[in-house]
Amino acid sequence: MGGGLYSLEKKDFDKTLNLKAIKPYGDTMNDGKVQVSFTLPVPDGDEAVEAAKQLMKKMGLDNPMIVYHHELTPGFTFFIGYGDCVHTVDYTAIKVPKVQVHKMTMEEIDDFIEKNIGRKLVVVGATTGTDAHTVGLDAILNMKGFAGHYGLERYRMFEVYNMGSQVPNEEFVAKAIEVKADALLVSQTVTQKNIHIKNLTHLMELLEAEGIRDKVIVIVGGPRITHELAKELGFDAGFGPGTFAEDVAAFIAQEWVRRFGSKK
Ligand code: B12
Repeated sequence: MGGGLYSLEKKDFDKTLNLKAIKPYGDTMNDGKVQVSFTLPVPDGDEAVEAAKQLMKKMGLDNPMIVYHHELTPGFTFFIGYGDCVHTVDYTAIKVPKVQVHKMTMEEIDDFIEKNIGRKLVVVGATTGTDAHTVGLDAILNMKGFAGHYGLERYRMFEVYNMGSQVPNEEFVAKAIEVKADALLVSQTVTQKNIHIKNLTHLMELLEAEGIRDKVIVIVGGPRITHELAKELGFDAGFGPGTFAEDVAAFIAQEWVRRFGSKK
């Protein structure tokens, strides 16, 4: 969200807003009210509630209140609590790295590729390593797309290979070489024990070893992926929740022209 208009509206609404020290908003400015939910590995009871409240204090939540507690299964109690957050954040100092892309519709992207590249762009997508979550990748690639946004298969100027899930990095890279891919689309959902970092780093090493890193646009997406993380790992872009195919398609087309120049 941009700061400009937002801060103006808020200023009229409440003069005590300080964007250099924002706090959660409950029903009055700066009350810091938050709701948390968590499970503790103890049986339900007064001691469990007290433990939950002490933990909330340690999380920086004053006046902790447990409003719901329930033993889910013997020895594991679920809590919902309210408290007042004591911490603040300087909103004016926040800089979030974002994918640099000029937004376009499916038709505009197809026309852009036809005009500037003069051929279809070849895209290979996969959910790699042990990851079996295909829904996110399919949302971007499948003909029918996601939430009313057609996937890349629907585009006139993309040739799409969807390799599905649990694809070893070696097979993924071999396919990229076989079909002379312009872009590689990796999906990673499972982040347990940082498996996604290891897997994505391994992919980059393979691309370097095969000498094709500079020839392909490499993109990663998933619920825990940010553009910042993707760049750190050597990818060209990272896309998180709420991504639609046209965001990715526009990036691939524009990045291709940035990198290799317009052919017309
Ligand atoms: C469905 C599901 C499954 C299904 C998957 C079926 C399938 N064919 O995909 C099954 C049952 C197999 C499954 C299994 C597991 N799952 Co699961 N699963 C889910 C669930 C409920 C929904 C995920 C989903 O489909 N989201 C919808 C899509 C549209 O959203 P998305 O993936 O974020 O995609 C969007 C963006 O991220 C982005 N995007 C995604 N990929 C890409 C790729 C590119 C190139 C681009 C540009 C963009 C992009 O664009 C998409 C559209 O906007 C989530 C919980 C949840 N509610 O999110 C857990 C969840 C993802 N699963 C989880 C876990 C732990 C597992 C298991 C390990 C459980 C277990 N112990 O066995 C296994 C792992 C299996 C494996 N080897 O991978 C955890 C992951 C935690 C973590 N971060 O590590 C979650 C979050 C549940 C939880 N709260 O614990 N799961």
